[in-house]
Amino acid sequence: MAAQSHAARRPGRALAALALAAAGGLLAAATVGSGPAGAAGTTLRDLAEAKGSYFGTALTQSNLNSSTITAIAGAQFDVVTPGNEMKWDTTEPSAGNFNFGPGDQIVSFAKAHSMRVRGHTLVWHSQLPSWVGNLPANQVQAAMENHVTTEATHYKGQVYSWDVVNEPFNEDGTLRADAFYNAMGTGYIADALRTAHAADPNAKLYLNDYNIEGLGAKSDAMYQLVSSLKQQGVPIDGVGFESHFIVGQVPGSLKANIQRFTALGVNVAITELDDRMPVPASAANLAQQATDYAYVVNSCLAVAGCVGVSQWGVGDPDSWIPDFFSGYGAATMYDANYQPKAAYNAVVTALGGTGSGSPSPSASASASASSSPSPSTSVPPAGAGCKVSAQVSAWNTGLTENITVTNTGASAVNGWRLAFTLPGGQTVTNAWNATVSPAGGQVGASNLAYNAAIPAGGSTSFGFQADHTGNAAAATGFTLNGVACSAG
Ligand code: 9MR
Repeated sequence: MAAQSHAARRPGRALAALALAAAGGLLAAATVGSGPAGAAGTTLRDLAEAKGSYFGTALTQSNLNSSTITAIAGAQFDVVTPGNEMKWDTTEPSAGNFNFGPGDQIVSFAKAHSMRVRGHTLVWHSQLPSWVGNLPANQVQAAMENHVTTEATHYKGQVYSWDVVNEPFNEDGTLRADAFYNAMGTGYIADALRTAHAADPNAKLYLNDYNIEGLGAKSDAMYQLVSSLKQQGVPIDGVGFESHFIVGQVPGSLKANIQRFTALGVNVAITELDDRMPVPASAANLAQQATDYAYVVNSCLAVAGCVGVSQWGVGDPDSWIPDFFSGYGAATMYDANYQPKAAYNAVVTALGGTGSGSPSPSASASASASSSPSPSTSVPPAGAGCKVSAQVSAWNTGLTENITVTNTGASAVNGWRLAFTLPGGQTVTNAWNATVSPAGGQVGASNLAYNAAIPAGGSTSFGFQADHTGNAAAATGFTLNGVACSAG
């Protein structure tokens, strides 16, 4: 990680301690700041800072009303990303009318607790008020530049970094045809970066996206873009890997991918880490989550230029996951009662502290690296859904299984991974129309280049051949990009 120690910036720690004391019984239960998960001097922020790094979280305005959340946030984390409060729909809901009140509240909290702020986000296709999309094409550039200038100027000197452009890519690595691209073409990204730099020359300027954490078409596209921006002298300081992972599926190429970006002369930040699983959470998945979290932290620590890790929300009750991925949750380091989970202990250990009951970081990293295929999943919109039919033809020691998955959601899926469970004793020997890995147990089938897209209402089919030892039943528990599928 880059040598960016902020251990000296500590005036707010007394306030954090006061908040902890004020929160009383709830916090005693949460064992924050004391007890096995957070003995004095072993908070995530202390440990990260000792390594020249940081550990951040997202906070929303409503989170600030919870003494439990604010106490954990102030004690454990040293960077804050506003969950929604600096997005265009909040900050400029109608043309030229700016509202920085909610964002200012997050900044005040951060200042009071000696936390830095990752500004999020200036230009994004989502949470964009309709007036922008309704502008004639020849007025979009002026609107974008005015928005970027006004917001970055308002927060000048108060944010450490900006996610200047958020989620610009489609899964296949083409640029998303949003209002900005449609009006200005590829150049909107350089224009947004230059405009932000002019408004706040000291803020670190990032491009942020999901499904770019491992090597693949989408991260290749981000790599080419950053390389070209650097060659043109466009101000860009970093790339944010959102890192919304599915348990057991953290890409094994994460570290190599961080390395190739930092070799371009930009920083990398893990900006929105979470690791979802079916709920109620199984003990095995919680243990795998600890492995995954340690693997991510170790991957960042291993590369100079990976500046730090932020989790998306403080605890499971604050996470966006259950609202977006039906049947999934338990995605953060704190459980429903704000008790630190095994993932918390694993991160403490990875950061050089003393966790309790966590796997060793080296064992974690190698296990995950060797067993985690690089997913090509996309984050589906709310309302995503699917159904699956599976037909097995079996003989005494083998079978073929043909699977058809239908996208029952309202939007097209671009890049898919169908996860499922194979009955015990079944071992995949070959597959068609998909890559199937690993060969048994919890399996994922990922699209090939030609069948990445499934339109709304559309279907795609693939299949595999497997050996079996007596149980030739069909696979079960299908999820498409993390969304549970019905049969049919
Ligand atoms: O956490 C945010 C959630 O409250 C919003 O409903 C959602 C709407 O898009 O955005 C969430 O944050 C997103 C972030 O800004 C960008 N990356 C994906 C995050 C999760 O959706």
